[in-house]
Amino acid sequence: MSTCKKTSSLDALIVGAGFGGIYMLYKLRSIGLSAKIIDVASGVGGTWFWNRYPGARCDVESMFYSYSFDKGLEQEWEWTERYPAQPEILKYINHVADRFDLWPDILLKTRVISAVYCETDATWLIATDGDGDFSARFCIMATGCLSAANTPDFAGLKNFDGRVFHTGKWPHSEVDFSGHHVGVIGTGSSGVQIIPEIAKQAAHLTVFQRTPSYVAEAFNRPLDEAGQMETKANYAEIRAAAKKTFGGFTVVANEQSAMSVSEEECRNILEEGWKAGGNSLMTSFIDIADNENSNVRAQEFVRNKIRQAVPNAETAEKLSPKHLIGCKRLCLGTNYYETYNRENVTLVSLGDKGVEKFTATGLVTEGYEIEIDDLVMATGFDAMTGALSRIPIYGRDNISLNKAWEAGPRTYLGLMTHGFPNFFTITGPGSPSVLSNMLPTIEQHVEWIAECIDYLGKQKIMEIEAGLQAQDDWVAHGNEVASKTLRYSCSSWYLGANVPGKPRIFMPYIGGMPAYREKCAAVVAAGYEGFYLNG
Ligand code: NA7
Repeated sequence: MSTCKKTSSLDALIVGAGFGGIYMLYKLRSIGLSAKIIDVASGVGGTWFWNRYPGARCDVESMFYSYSFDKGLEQEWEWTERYPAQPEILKYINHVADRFDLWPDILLKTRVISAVYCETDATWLIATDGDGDFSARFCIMATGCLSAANTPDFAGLKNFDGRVFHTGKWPHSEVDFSGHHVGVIGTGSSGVQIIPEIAKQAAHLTVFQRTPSYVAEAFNRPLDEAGQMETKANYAEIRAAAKKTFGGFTVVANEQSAMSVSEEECRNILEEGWKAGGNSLMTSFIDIADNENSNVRAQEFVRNKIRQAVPNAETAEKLSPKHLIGCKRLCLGTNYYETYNRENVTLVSLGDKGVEKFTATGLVTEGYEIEIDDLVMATGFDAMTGALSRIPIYGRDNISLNKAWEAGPRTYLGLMTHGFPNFFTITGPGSPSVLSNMLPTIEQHVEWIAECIDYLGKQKIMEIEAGLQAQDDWVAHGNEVASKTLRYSCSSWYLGANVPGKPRIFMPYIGGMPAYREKCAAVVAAGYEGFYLNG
């Protein structure tokens, strides 16, 4: 562990060059502070830098998966599709870095190998595998919620002779599957996007499915200029209205309960939601995510869609989820179910034993070996805490963050953790983060942190730290709100259930963005209520 030696000194060191880190740097520079971003990647974009697999696309509409902090940027950028494809998102974030001249303060291809709090001078010491280490008054983790790939420890995988890919760490050069027998493990959002693309190219594709997903048709389409201009003319109003919704999305939910209408009317309204595309299905009624009976109606609606799309009854049955809809994140697809009608695609349901083992030529499940040339793991992420737990982070009294979060992450507002002064997490566990539209949510966190740092400077306060009681209360409140929702009942990555051994705690705050924003503002108005301000 480092000692308190002086190194290159900054006001703030930001870890991660995704949307959070880029805006944080801009914001801190705009209030006259010195800051730097460090990222191990060779480019900016965070999760969008790594998730470059064929078909990778955001499930939030492009016009609103964009920054709002600069009107010029907002008006000049032109999106080409309703849901942005990964290359376009990357182009956008690079444009932002160019436009605001951020590159001089972005250090790429550099890994943070430790972050240690030096109590004697209230400074963070950040060691890297690059040329220099840094000291900074504030350490800001913009490491993302879905950035640490979950790579299951499959027995015998090292014996497999074929190529192995993970959707979350996709190669930069084009991967050609022509003539190959490909196996995909995982049918969450990434699997749902890559499966139709590989099917178009490979000689044969076998999909290994543990749990089927509910997949709503995205109805992606090119954006026409007139529609885009209209949105731009009304950006401020639309974004302000979105802030009043639970997740900060632009679609306002129908106020009716799915149980307040006849079955036929319910189907008709769900059909309208389906045709509107994407997540609109879930906002067809106010209570699909909260009322079990309403949820069942929506489930059955999607299972019918699957039966219509896939004439083979056995395959349709295997593709039909039985769990609550919306409990895991709803996937958006394009011709996903129809892909299973292709002659070169086979769906294999993994039994209780899952993938039993790999051999040199394939994998064994249910006692049978299935030969493949290439394996694609679409197995998701060690979500919300994975990127943080991989870095040795030591706070006050040399307590590590992993130790402090041994029984699951504990934060105050998802922004700070007791024992880790001057250490912020952008969209950390305990904040709405992944349950909301990440862009406005990131902006809210960045602005809160920048205002806080500015305040500390003006008041000549050396340290801010989450108070223990306030943190305990916030964690208890988060658990209480979560336990009342249907989402709590599923084995999802929200609960850490996808990573063996990870403590089960509902990590994002599920009280909704409006209540969360209000709480954050009230804490500031009360002089950073619940935080310790020292020195
Ligand atoms: P997800 O949604 O976590 O999906 C991962 C998939 O991989 C899912 O179908 C898992 O099945 C499956 N999986 C994970 N581990 C295994 C093992 N050991 N054996 C077999 N199958 C396994 O990740 P994505 O990358 O698709 O999407 C993550 C988020 O990115 C998404 O929610 C959007 O917000 C964007 P399971 O369901 O756990 O049975």
